[in-house]
Amino acid sequence: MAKFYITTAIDYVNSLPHLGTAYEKIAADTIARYKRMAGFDTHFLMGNDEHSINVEKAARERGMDPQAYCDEMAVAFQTVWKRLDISYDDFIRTTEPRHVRGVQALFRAIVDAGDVYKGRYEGHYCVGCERFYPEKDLVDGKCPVHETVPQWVSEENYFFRLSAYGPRLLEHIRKDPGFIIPETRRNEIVNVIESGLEDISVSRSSISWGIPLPNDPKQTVYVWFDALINYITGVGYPEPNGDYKKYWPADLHVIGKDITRFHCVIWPAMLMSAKLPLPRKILGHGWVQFEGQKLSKSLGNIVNPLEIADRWGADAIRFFLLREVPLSRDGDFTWELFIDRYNADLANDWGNLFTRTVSMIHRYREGRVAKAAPIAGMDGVIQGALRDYAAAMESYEIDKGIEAAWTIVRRANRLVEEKAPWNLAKDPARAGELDALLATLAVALQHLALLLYPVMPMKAREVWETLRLTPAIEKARLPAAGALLPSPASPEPIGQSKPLFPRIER
Ligand code: ME8
Repeated sequence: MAKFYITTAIDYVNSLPHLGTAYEKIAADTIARYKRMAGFDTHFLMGNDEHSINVEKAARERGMDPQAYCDEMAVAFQTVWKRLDISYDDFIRTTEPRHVRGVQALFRAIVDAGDVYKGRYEGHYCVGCERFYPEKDLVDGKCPVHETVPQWVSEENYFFRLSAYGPRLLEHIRKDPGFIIPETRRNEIVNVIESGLEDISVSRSSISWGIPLPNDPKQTVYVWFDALINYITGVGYPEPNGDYKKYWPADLHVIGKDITRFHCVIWPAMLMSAKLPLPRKILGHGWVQFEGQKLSKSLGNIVNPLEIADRWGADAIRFFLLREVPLSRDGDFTWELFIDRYNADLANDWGNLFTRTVSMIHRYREGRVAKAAPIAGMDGVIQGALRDYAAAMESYEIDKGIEAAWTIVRRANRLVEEKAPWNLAKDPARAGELDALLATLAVALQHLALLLYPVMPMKAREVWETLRLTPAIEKARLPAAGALLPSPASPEPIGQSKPLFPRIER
């Protein structure tokens, strides 16, 4: 069975997840669920990035030991991810022994390759970004991302010979342009490399909250050098067999656009140095904003995804983000937009199709779905939707995948209006037509549940179970190209109709 290994960024634990960090995990989860449905042996890794100055500071501010604080945050993060139905297979924390061991092994491999040397570093360090900034990249003396004055750091530490890898990186991207998507991110990275790479400092002598260097335990590994390695320690590196052999290289790293340089320049150079295979693809997604502004604690506009999930269900926020914010662009969350989309697409379109179909099957046919030939044209609509959906999902255009599914929703709702089942039901001579219509709507709902399962797992499962479909939806697979799922005809009564998405009254 073909494998698919997908990862997200591992989050700093100095604060809880917000709508932006949740968006990334929801998108990756949808891709992972889609890949499982497409028959891949899928491995989905997430985790927490714990060795950061900010994390240590957050712990001290609470009067806590950093490790105890990280332990608490690991529970808090995973509680949020479970609540949002994120189906990760493994969750790595950078303080775990399996990670520490792997970081030291990779560091040693890079030392052995002759790519690490000792030197004095002096520069501007932004703690928010956990990176050094050259003078020319500061804006009015401040970090361009955090708009704060960076620290001046001067210390003896170890450098990684990043400058040696520019030509090989460019060659790799030239040969495989799909290595970095979308294209805008690839162009940014090519510019960065072409304008010349400098060696980077990869250890800190003044920071003790980190992984000791194997060759000089008085120093700790620079937090980014440490964090990036999670993608291989998460599958067992340095153990060469087992999951590492099975899953590495990763098929997709899903990360935000602010950290593409780390993933598309430093990470592949580290792997090249250690003579390990590079990941197949890096997707640098855009930004979720709130009412046109950056989500930020100082602006006080951090939207808690759980607040939305608790009021309207995790699927509602999953759907909104994936429908409204394509992975290749920035997008906006506003309450107005959220409520409009929810009412129009979920309550009216899909929700209404479900409740009226199920209630008609009960009203007219005692809950049984007849084995009738579907109405002409609907098979073609569903086959077209399946094809467009798979093409979109394969290129990680989830919004277009949703759009493909919606062609079924729209066609099915139109069919109800056109065929007016309330009239068919009055005329016994037209019983066959009514059977065909109800069977067609059941087929539409069945396929919709499957296609929307990666996006809205909970509601799709509810539809699937109401129709008494087997096997369980998480075990269901996409039909082969040109084919449809087996008939949903049911000699036993199906479940009762209840609103999938109750309307939100303003
Ligand atoms: O950067 N919209 O962690 P992090 C979309 N620990 N994505 C957003 C976002 C927003 N408003 N805000 C943040 C780190 N993100 C490092 C990663 S990986 C080896 C180490 C994304 O907690 C961000 O781009 O600051 C990143 O991909 C992820 O959330 C975690 O951000």
